[in-house]
Amino acid sequence: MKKIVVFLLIAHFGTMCAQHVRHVETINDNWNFYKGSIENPISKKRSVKWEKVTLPHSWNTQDILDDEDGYYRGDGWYQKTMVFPKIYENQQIFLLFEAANQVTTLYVNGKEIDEAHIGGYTSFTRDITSAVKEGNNTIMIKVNNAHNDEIVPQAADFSFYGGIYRDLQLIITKPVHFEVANLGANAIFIKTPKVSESLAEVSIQAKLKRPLKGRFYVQHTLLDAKRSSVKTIKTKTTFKEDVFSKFQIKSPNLWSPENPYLYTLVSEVVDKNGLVLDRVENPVGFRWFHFDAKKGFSINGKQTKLIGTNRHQDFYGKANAVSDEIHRNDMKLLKEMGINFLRIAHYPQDPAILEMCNKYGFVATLEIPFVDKAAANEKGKQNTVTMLKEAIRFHYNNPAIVAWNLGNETTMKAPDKLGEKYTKHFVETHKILSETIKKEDATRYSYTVFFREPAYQDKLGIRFTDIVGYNKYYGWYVQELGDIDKNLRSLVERSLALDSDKPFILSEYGGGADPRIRSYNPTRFDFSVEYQFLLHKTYLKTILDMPQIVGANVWNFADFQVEHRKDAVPHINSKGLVSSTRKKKDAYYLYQAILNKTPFITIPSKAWEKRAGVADEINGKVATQPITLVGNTKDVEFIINGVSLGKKDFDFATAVYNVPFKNGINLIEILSTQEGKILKDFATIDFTLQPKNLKSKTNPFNEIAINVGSTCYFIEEHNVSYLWMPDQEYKKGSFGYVGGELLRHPSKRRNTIGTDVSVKGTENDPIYQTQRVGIKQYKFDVSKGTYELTLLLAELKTRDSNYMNITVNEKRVWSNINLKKEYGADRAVTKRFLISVDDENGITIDFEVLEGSTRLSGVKLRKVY
Ligand code: GCB
Ligand code: CA
Repeated sequence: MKKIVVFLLIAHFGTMCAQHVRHVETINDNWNFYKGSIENPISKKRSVKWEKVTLPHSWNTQDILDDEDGYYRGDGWYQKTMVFPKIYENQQIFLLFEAANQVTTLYVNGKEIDEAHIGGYTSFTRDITSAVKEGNNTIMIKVNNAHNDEIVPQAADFSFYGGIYRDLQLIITKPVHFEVANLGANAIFIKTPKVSESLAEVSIQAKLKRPLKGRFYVQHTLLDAKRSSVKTIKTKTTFKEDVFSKFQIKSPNLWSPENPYLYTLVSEVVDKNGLVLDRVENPVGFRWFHFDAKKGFSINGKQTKLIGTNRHQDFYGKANAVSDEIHRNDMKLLKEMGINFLRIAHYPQDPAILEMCNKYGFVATLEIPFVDKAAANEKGKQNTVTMLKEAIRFHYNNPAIVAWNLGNETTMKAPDKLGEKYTKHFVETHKILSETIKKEDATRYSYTVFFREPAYQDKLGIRFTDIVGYNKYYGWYVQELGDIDKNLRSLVERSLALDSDKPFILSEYGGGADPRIRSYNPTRFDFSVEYQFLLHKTYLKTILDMPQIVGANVWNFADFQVEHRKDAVPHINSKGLVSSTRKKKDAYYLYQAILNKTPFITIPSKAWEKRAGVADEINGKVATQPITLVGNTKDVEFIINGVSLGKKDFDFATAVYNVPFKNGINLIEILSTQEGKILKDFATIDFTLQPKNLKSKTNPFNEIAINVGSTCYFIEEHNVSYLWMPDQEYKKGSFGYVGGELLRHPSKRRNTIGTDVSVKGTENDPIYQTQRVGIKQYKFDVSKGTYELTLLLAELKTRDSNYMNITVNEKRVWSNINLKKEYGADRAVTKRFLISVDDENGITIDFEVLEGSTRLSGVKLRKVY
């Protein structure tokens, strides 16, 4: 009987809410879009060629990826006719933009609503009540993503995609309602000034719009995770003032990374008869936390090492117009990887991200896009402050957030080189932003992320915030793997020497990996998946060992698109642990093994399905190559093609086996037993065994492709995983180069293999980016027959003029080649020749220099007859 009564009460509560609370719906569909300027948005005479689009939408999905420099940065117009649903008498109508990049002007029936909104990453609302009429209404929205001296970011390593790239919502309320169209688009501010295991205090500020007449109350109900009411408090409202309420609860369930327990605060406006007029919900998490420069971070009294990643809102081919499903899937992948810390970089992100931080227990920092450089003028400063306020107010109630970050690498454009006026403004901006954080939210830490020497920031006087973060790319942009530990230790020491009480976060570290590039001799900046794996392993060891690194964020969770980048995959920053379409790279699994406590083993390189290698011996039947396993169990057993290679203990979650691959399909099975449970993983590898002696009778030569000038394998993504092997020096009986040297990155600091050019006319940039310069010969000791020989050439970033002749077996096949003159600079050139070998001397390709130097990027040889 009792149960039924409760049920009826709930049912009644539910219908009351449905009838009387605010109406919210997305209005993403069926927009007309025009990329370009429209002179007079009100004019009826306009003949605009509209295109139909659905939000989230960006107009830069394609032009950031093509071979042409630059992308469209200007006006884009959205237009739609709307009949607003009639829901209440005297209804108030609002549009909530979760974000549009970066200046947004809204017109309703030709009337401009408020001022344009400035900033591409914060949410905002507009009250359109007075502009709306019965029947059809024309909504026009102008969005502009052109560079603007008054708006940050001024520069950054990401693309400034234009468009309404998040959800657009229609909100309808009654005349009495919680504020909607205020700065930050939020009316409820929940604080938990005291939290312990036995008690939690809640204090709430509610912002209300109410008519002059009538008596109204704000009623807050705290629901536990099962939606049972824990506490209700009702406070009478007054005119013009915010409504403050306070209550306590006993024995709160605490929120933590291990147990992200969430309550819900239901806030309602009720009239004197108890009728609910408006209602909003917010998450509540009870936790107390503390950053200590020496001991690290603690939450609810428990010392907790914060480890996770950074994240951009970006997906291949979609620009930043990313669905909530993609956002949530990213967060799920991060949860499975085992993180407890997320740096939401470099700007506020979709509400879906914050929702999942709260639910998954990710301790989070959130920042504004003050990146690289200040908007160095009064307007620019004000805009930056407003942006910060909007961000803090909108995201205020997310228990996951522990710190607000005012900027990233703001000294990228060195202030001391931009003049005194700039520097003054720049320092002031830092100061006012850190003050704003404290004014807006005293319950959280203030935070700034730097990249230069601590002393540099100190000298400028911008180490204002409670916490400092450093982005450091030791082992990538500078220095070698072996120096990472030493470098990190001394960096932390230098930061703490300046301010011994400022906690240090390693806010970025990482290295690029193109999933198409693999290597058994990984080196810095080769973009191999293997180098990235080693780099992260090296960092993790030090990070876990140093309590003074209170938190660390990998740069980045996923590869993201940067229009101007010219790495192995042009336009992509490939430092992700997953690709730009979310395929896991090997390093992802290393984190999973170390961070996620669920027993786990895997073959991280199992996605590399097509492999090749030269047989160990003449007429040999196998080629031995290493495979790294990861896992968090004690040990693992490796079986290939039914034969066990024995057990090995995991050392720092990794175990390496030397694996004999036979020609054709190889089956790999690994197993481990943990607490009586058997864990397994499998891989199927299609292996091409190249003969050690190209004239082998038992394993006749068929075809080989060599990535000349590289120590890496390369797998063509859009060409049936066609595999290129690393280059080798010529050995009698085999193949290889004679003479020349590796093309190296022209910058002395890097001196890495290959060069950073977006090569025109190919998707396989890494083959062309790596070359042998000054090469004399390339040789294949093959037997008699007819062969198809393919040469891959490109002239990249060269200043001098280069002429060469190419001769095959003493027959000139290509004369007086000047690639730049004939094909243009930075262009891929591929030529195929048919060669008959009529004696036992195989194939010798001679490169004869006429002027400058010779060069070769790749070579392919295939036996036809
Ligand atoms: C950084 C920046 C980030 C870049 C990254 C990189 O320090 O904060 O925006 O993308 O380096 O990959 O170079
Ligand atoms: Ca090459």
